[in-house]
Amino acid sequence: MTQPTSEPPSSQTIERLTREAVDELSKLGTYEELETWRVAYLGRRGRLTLLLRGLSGLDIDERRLVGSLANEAKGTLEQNLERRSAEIDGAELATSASQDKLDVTLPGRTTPVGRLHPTTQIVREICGVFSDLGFSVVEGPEVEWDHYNFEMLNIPRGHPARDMWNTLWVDYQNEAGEQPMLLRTHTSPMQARVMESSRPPIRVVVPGKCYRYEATDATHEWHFYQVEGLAVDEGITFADLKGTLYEFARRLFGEDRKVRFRCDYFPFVEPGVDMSIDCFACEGEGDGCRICRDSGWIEIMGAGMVHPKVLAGVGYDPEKYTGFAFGLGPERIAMLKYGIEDIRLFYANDLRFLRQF
Ligand code: FA5
Repeated sequence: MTQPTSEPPSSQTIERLTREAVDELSKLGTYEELETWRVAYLGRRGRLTLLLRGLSGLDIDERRLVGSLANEAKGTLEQNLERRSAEIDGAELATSASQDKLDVTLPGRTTPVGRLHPTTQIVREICGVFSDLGFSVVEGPEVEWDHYNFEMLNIPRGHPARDMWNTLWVDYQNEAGEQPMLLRTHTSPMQARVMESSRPPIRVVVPGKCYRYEATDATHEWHFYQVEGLAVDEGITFADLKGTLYEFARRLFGEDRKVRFRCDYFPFVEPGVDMSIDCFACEGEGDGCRICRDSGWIEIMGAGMVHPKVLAGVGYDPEKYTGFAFGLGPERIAMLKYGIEDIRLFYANDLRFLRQF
């Protein structure tokens, strides 16, 4: 590149300088070279700039003529610079397209869109049905006190029912040397917590995660969800329990569903029942049906009238208030509804399974 010199300004020097500059420019191939060229001709100490500064030494007529030529030359250089820059742009794009095999017409990469986990979907569906029936949704702690998980539910220490709910204990000892904290085995502890913190009428459902120390198989996980339900008021009877749960089953599984209640034992309800629906796969026929294992019925939850001892434990008068409670497993409900054969699929994080919902 030609070094800046102070040439005397004349129409010839301007013409020569313009020619040289345009000629040099046409040979440049990168943005760095263009910038050096710009500084050399048009920069603060560039050749054309210095030449313009020398105009003051000319007489007035000459200054007018040469000045106008110099300004024209400046415009020419600037236009040429712009054109060359655009040419380099195009050349770079063409080179990268041929070298990188870039196909600018290809559609862009799509961002994968997530979805709700099937458990979340079914929990929302279940809670939605109960919301329509006038229940509020509340949640409670997964790390729970023995006091709420067992004691307040009429399951004192040494009670054989504790064996049904073997769980994972938190490694923490109180002053009495007991381990009072555990991962809750069911959502039922929220019965006592809700009753302690509010007054009847109570109508709540409690979705949440539970944990049990157990070997897993196709229908048992060591962590799973439950949805608890509790209604307490004056004059609530077993007919309310039946009516509510019957309506729930019909809304979730279809208008034609029949329900069956059989006696079952849970220390915190009296009487206790398990509720089944007639099998929607074989319409209750049973014969050779894999879903209901030939029985025609599918068990979907435990339920019962809140035990008077539980009511008294939270300071309610069992002579005045009665209530019903129920607890169901949403994964098992989803398994029935969608024909899923193994509960372990829910938490194996296999997208081939999860994407189906
Ligand atoms: C209970 O946990 C009681 N708390 C339910 C209850 C509430 C009864 C209120 C009466 C009144 P159970 O252990 O049967 O009961 O569990 C209830 C539901 O949780 C089962 O029907 C099942 O759907 C689900 N469940 C229990 N254990 C597992 C497990 N290991 N894996 C997956 N789901 C489970």
